[in-house]
Amino acid sequence: MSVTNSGAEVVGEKKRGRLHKLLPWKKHKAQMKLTASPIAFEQYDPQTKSLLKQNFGVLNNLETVWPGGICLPSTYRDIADKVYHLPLRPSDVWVISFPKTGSTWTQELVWCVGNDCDLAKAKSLHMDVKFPLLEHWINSKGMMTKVIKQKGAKTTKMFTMLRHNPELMALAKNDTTQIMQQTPDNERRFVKTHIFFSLLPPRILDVCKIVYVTRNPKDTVVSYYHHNLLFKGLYEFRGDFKTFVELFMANTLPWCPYWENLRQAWSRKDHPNMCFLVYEDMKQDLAAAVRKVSDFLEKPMTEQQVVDLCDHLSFSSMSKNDKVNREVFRDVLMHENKSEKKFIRKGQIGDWKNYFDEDLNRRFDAWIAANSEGIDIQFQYE
Ligand code: PPS
Repeated sequence: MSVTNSGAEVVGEKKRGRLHKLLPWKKHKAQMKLTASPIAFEQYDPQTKSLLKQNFGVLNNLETVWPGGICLPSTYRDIADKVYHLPLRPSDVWVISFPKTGSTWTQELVWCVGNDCDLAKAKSLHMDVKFPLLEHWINSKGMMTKVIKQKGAKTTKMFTMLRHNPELMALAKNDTTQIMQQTPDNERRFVKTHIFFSLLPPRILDVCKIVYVTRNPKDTVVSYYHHNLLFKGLYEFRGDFKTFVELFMANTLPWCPYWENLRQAWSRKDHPNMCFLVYEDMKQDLAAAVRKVSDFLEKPMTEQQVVDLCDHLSFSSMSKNDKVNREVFRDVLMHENKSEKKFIRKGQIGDWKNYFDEDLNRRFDAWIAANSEGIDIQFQYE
């Protein structure tokens, strides 16, 4: 096992030369300063690495990041400290979730409520611009930055796409913490993340408003499987569904473990700055979720605004909305155009039944029972 501390890795690089010249006690003091953040990285064991290699076209060097034990590409090292020490503002609004649990749906809801239901403005701004992913860098460094820097980059599809969508260029070049810090003080910042609370700024809940969303793990893993089939250049899953579920249950896939993400949020659910949503509840009564967020953000809405916003947030409307459905990335990031292969794909409760056989379902149920103790959510599965 090799565990390295991010403070030492990232901040210490420049100072390493100087350390040799310090007396022992001074050296200790300097090291204390360098290791101010508690974040540490652990390499995957060789068997897991080889299993992933067999099943993914692009590995992105996954590692486990502590505290919390989230699996992330090693590019997270570049931003781990910046995230942990991110200067917060009381007006900040975060959407936190495990991937594929309805994050984008919740983001659009939260952004619209937070912006006085200005639906015209919502439709004019790309989601990644109005509500960026905090850890976007971990993917963009490996992909967009590489493409932008390569020889003849200007003739690539990626460059053409960015030329047509110049607002996405900043995102392709910078990490989100930089972009957030450049946001004028009088502008409310909206940010999404799948990173665990234990790696976020410790005072986040005291300072910012957080909307957390979760979804039953069976539909989540099906949606995540499709996500990994859809996108090029990230992980490129090549195995079958059963193998994907095994890797999910073994907590080896990016942003896993699902339960630790949920557990950390669940333990904070009663904090006044936390609003806890469940995907299946949103499916059943979207207007109730809208009202809950409106109360939470102290943004009163008329009944007509609730109706209009629910219409804007409906599956059919969101799947046609180019600012949220990621079709802008179709030519550059997505595999061939098959009907199932869409970011906003089915949006159903119970799609898992089309994928799980009896044996897998039994094992998955056992995995749920073994991991969900203390998390008092009765998920709907159909
Ligand atoms: S991501 O990649 O983590 O940001 O994905 P995320 O947005 O969390 O989840 C994607 C799934 O949410 C579904 N979705 C919706 N369901 C119902 N109504 C609306 N409006 C809606 N918008 C997005 C989306 O279709 C993904 O689920 P699946 O099951 O794959 O269809």
